[in-house]
Parts: sequence; structure tokens; C-alpha cells
Amino acid sequence: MMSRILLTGFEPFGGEKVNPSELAVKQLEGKTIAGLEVVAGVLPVVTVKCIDEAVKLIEKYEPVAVLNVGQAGGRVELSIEKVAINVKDYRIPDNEGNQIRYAPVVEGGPDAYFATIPVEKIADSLVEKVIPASVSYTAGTYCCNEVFYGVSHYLRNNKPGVLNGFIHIPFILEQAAGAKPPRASMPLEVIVKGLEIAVEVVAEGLEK
Ligand code: PCA
Repeated sequence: MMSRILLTGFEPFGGEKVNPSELAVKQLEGKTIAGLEVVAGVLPVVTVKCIDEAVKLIEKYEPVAVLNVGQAGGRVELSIEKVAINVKDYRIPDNEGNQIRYAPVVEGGPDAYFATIPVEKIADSLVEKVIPASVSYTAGTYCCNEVFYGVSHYLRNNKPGVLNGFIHIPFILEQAAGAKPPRASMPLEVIVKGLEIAVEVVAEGLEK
């Protein structure tokens, strides 16, 4: 059986009609990239449930790597996240109205986890292929960081060989055209291409 990589996006939140992370992972679902079969899922923007859904998908698909993707409105390039922190401090309520302040993701868990995908190599490969990208040292303290931390914690304790990481993506053009105040954006095709390159780099690292 072909090895799988799980890509996850999120449902829309914060009053947006779409979430580009959902659109992007759906475009890649079912493709084979560098010998990896892409499986995909969409996570709720709801505390705890977001991690539970991600873990469910991992147990269902048994992937060799997990790449969670989320929208980071305002960012101007693809952000390859280096670190997940054990903090939840929500800037806005989640999609079920939970407004969490100053709480850990996992009570008593380690302060932080580094991504186990080759973060720096992915950022460099993207730039080399003329896609704006950089390593980011904060995934925030909202649902995205929560999923990144929760998945890191789950894998470390249950499936230590499985790689994981998180990529934040900008708004797409449809979310930016006519917006006041103006918003940075990137075409969905470029984001999809960028994720494809990220998967290729992850796949290269898996080959021994
Ligand atoms: N972005 C949010 C959560 C869901 C998403 O797509 C975040 O950056 O935390």
C-alpha cells in the first residue's frame, strides 16, 4: 500500500465565507505527490474538537506524515511554523462561542514542540521556486496552534515515527478584493502549488 500524507484545513471562522486552507487541501486530496497519497480532512474551529477530529483522521488513515494548514489573515507569505506552544489565548471566540484566555492546550504538557517536518528546507525550497515563504516562530494562540500542539503531543506519545508540521497561509484574492481596510492576499493556485512543494520536500526526507 502506498504511504499516505494527511493534509488538514479548517472550516471558515471569524465571519469569513471561506477558509482557503479548506479549499487548498481539497484540491490536493486524492493526488499522489512524490510517492505519497494525499488524504485530507477539514477541522472545526472549535477548541478541543479540533484536536479530536485531527486525531480521528490520523487513526483512520495511518499517515506517515501530517501537515495541518490554516488561514492566517494578514500574513503576506506562506508561514512554515517551527513551534507549537502549550498556550490557548483566543483573540476571538471559536465557532461555538468559546473565548478561552490564558489556558494550556494540555494540562501539564511540555511547554512546546518543534515541527518534525523539515521546516527550513521547505521554506528554502519554496523561495527557490519563487513562492513567497518563510519560517515562522509563532503559530499564534488560537485553534491553529492548538491543533499543531495537540497533534504534536498525540504523535509524540502514540505514533513517534509520524512527522508533523503546520503551514499558515494568507487570505486568497476573493477575501481581499474590495476589502476595507485592504488585505494582503495570495492566489489559491499559488498556495496549492506551495503545499505541493512542501509535500515533495517531506517525501524526500522520508526516503532512506
Ligand atoms: N486559522 C486560525 C484557526 C483556523 C484557521 O484557519 C488560526 O490561525 O488559529
